[in-house]
Amino acid sequence: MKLVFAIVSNDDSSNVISALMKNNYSATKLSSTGGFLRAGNATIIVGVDDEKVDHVIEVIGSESKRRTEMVPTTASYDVGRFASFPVEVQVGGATIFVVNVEQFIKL
Ligand code: 2BA
Repeated sequence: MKLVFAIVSNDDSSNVISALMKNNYSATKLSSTGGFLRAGNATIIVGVDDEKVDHVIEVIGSESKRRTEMVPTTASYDVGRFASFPVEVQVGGATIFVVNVEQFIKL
């Protein structure tokens, strides 16, 4: 058995959980914070049999594709004068770790 840890953006986490549930995988979502950006993200953990790991990764990947979005930003160019313009940012993606499970116990 393996434990899959997937760190995804908060925006994608609900869709990832829904897709896992739809495919009958048990999953737990933990609120986490990235060490570099110090921004909230979500860590999803899934315990699965070895032969299902690739499918779990596929399901997670289908709902957390790295993509580019335009977000509005504001810059000040004079005292009290601001300009608003969109900038391109990368969002989504998943960082995945797969580790061996020594024991799986439910009491
Ligand atoms: P990603 O590499 O896609 O990482 C997204 C989040 O995944 C990270 O959030 C962190 O929470 C987790 N993560 C990634 N690699 C990990 C690892 N080896 N062990 C444990 N957790 C890991 P942040 O730390 O806030 O990083 C956000 C994004 O900032 C990263 O996206 C990367 O593009 C960039 N980044 C991170 N560290 C950097 C650094 N030292 N220099 C430059 N850019 C960095």
